[in-house]
Amino acid sequence: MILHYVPGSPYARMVRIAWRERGIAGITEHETTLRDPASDLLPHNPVGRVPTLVLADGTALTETLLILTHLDRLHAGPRLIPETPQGLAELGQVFGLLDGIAVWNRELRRPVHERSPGVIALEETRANRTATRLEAAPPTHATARLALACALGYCERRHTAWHWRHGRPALSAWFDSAAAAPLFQATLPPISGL
Ligand SMILES: N[C@@H](CCC(=O)N[C@@H](CS)C(=O)NCC(=O)O)C(=O)O
Repeated sequence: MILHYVPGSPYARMVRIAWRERGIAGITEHETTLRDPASDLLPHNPVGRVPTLVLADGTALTETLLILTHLDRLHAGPRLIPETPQGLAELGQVFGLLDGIAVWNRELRRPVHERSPGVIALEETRANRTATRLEAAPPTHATARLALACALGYCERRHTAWHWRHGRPALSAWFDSAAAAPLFQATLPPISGL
């Protein structure tokens, strides 16, 4: 199996950490390019997003949660996909946070005159509302915690427009502790300047 990724992607980072943590054999990683008509990802996955996991028979899995679902067939450890409503709720909340941040970040990457202040305001409000909930109640499921660490890790280095730490000492301390893990340190995204 080949896991296509880019180092800046928080979604791909989750999968990169998850397969290592579960000790799944037979995965190699390939750094690809995005938004590039010559990307070597496109012949496998016309959607052109990472993470993409290409199986031995050529089947290309796209979407982080679907890849984690498949990885759960390959190990005997704790399930990556939560088995309780509480766990699913936690994971969904963090993905909602990250999806909103991705929309916000994409907006900031446009030329200034093409940005939508309305979209930026909506996503900033969504992110703050969700982070304030997480400050009071951090996730307990391991995959929701991994997803949150990757989401906040993205904000630390690639979406610094959001001052998520302000007024959130518990979430800040939680992240600092999660970020110290060796696999987290080994997959740090490059700083983007945004
Ligand atoms: N819903 C997808 C989101 C993945 C995603 O948006 N990945 C970004 C990198 S962080 C990507 O590949 N973007 C390429 C593009 O937008 O063309 C998932 O959960 O895997």
